[in-house]
Amino acid sequence: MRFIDEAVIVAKAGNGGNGCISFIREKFKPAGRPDGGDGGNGGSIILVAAASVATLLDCQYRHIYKAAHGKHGQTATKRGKNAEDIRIAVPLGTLIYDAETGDEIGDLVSDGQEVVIARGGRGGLGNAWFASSVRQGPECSREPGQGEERRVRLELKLIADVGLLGLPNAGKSTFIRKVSRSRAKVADYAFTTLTPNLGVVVPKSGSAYVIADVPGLIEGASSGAGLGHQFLRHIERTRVLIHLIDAANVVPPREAYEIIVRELAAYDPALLERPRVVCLNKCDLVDAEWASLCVADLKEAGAGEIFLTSTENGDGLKFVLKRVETLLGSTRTAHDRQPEDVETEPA
Ligand SMILES: Nc1nc2c(ncn2[C@@H]2O[C@H](COP(=O)(O)OP(=O)(O)OP(=O)(O)O)[C@@H](O)[C@H]2O)c(=O)[nH]1
Ligand SMILES: [Mg+2]
Repeated sequence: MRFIDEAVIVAKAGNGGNGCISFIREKFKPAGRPDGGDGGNGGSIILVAAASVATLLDCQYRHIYKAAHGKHGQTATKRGKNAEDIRIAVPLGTLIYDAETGDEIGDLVSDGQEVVIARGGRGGLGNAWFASSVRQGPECSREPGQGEERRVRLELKLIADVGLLGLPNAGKSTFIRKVSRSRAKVADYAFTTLTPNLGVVVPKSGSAYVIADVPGLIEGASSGAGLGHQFLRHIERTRVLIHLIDAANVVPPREAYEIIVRELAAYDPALLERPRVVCLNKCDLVDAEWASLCVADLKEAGAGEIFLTSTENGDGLKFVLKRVETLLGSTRTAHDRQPEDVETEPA
């Protein structure tokens, strides 16, 4: 199974229609006025962010998009018809890059937002525009514009408020199932999760937020090992991270913690600044003595406050969510301040 979160498409906009060269034929007049109409504009290719679309799958199946040319201008200054634009719906969180240069063309984050990736050519001007007092019968028109052609690479970055981090099998999918209505698959083997799952948490008070469960990270994920690398970029967009550590795994909790921290640092050191909630999970499988040893060890490694949880039976999760909600509240000001939130200086 492959997670479709990248696609390359070729967008070919339509050319403008030709401007017309024609003259009014009037009885008893040797040469009539120029009356050639303009050509219509070629169709553009436009990407539109749509909340109803979840993946870039459609763009994988169909990767050439071609818009029609504008119609030619006609006599009697009749303008040629503009060609229809082609609109391609893509999920929220789609980043658009020029496939040749790698330049970022756009970032679609809100429903209905649009980016033109290949602009249609403008219609040519008819000869009616070129008449002047000295040039009464121009035999010229303006050449129509060519439609742009561009190869673009689309990349989907999920937009979630909270990201779940951990080695494979740490209990991330069990976590998201417990706290949201997500039906992420849970199983007792590594890499059960191959594609990210999103779940909405609706707290008793305060606003709902989205959690992303991504495939487990392993040593070397930042340079492409396992499934990690492509999913670290989903994590990049979250505001708070929950790091789950399996207390009963053969990998000691401190090592499990450090592996992930190293991968975050290697991928993007700024990720280490992101507020993180560390949970020692599967505490139902270990005794209190082991749990407190692990906590001491994790603290020594710099993990800060540690929550003891069991995603299986729900123990400790409400405290984790409470902490997450507090952090989301405090990061809002830093990350997505709305213009209306900005306080103005008193006059
Ligand atoms: N006893 C116990 N088992 C748990 C707990 N959380 C998860 N499990 C079990 O651990 C296994 C892995 O859980 P998942 O939720 O699939 O783990 P994951 O982190 O999503 O794993 P990947 O998707 O492979 O990265 C499953 O068999 C779960 O039932 C827990 O708190 N206690
Ligand atoms: Mg999973």
